[in-house]
Amino acid sequence: MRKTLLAVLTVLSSTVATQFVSETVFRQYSLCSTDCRFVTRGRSKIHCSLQCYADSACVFWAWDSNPGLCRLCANVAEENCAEIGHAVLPGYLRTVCQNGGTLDISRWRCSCFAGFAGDVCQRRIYDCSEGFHLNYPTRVYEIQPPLATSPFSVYCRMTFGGRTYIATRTHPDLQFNRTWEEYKNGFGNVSGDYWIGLEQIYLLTNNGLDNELKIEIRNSTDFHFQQYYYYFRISDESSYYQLHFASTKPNAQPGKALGDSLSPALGCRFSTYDADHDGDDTENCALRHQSGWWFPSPCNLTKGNPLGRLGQPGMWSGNPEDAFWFTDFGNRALLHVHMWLVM
Ligand SMILES: [Ca+2]
Repeated sequence: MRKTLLAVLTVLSSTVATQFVSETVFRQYSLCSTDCRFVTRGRSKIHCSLQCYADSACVFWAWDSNPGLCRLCANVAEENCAEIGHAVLPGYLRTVCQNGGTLDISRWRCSCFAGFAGDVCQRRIYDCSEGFHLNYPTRVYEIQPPLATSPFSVYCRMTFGGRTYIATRTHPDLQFNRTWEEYKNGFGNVSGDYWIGLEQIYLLTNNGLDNELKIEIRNSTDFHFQQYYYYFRISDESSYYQLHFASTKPNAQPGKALGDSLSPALGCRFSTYDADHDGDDTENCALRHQSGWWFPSPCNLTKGNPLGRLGQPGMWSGNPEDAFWFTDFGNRALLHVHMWLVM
């Protein structure tokens, strides 16, 4: 099989035509194709184009990625489509893989690099979970969820389905008592401690998938406790990034269950000291707790605030500005906090 394909490629590389047909043009011309006398299951766009090339009766191919149909067409209906014909194929194959991707003929697809993804490596990975499934290593990536108009940076830990970190807190130095604008856009350094930004969380979680939010809290450098939230997403800024999730459960391993302190905040809007959306008319909960968060009303219902001031190993100070997580973590101080998404 490989030898045959290499022979095909050799022929292709000697062909003069190098016209590159972009995705848009491809779709436009595929509408012109008629007499598609043959419909078959394809494995990829590249596979489809090679099948057409190998078939002397085929002058045009059309690839529908969902459900993976390859149409091999013997004719082109209108005059303005006739110029395409067979000539698109060599050019398409030569330039098909973008952004440093290489054509992997043995698997009929492009191998992408450096955080790119898609049929022809034409886009950034949507999130770290996609990068995990493409076998990318742990590091900072530029990602671009489908809703985002431009990429943004995030730390990806490529274990357990790929972790898209939205908050990393390992040191009390990074101040979390910030303005609405700072919480909206993010702050800190994605190589270390940071908050990714509410807008970024909105873009990441409104993807129609069951996004899992995982919250991990450490009381010492040795032990960590985790709680998971399913179908997690937040609304957009016009709803003040309202909090949604469908269910929750703790880490099932002995000694690793954190407990659920977030359910009282379900449906609540995000607040900061300069933007009070907590629903408690008597005070600003973000001011009391000296951080942004989804605070319920009244403020006293708040069972956890992992964005408060970090403490030392040991007991919680009792000061409302210090981070806490009462259910079931209790009166322990928070030393480290990590929050990440798994798509
Ligand atoms: Ca208030």
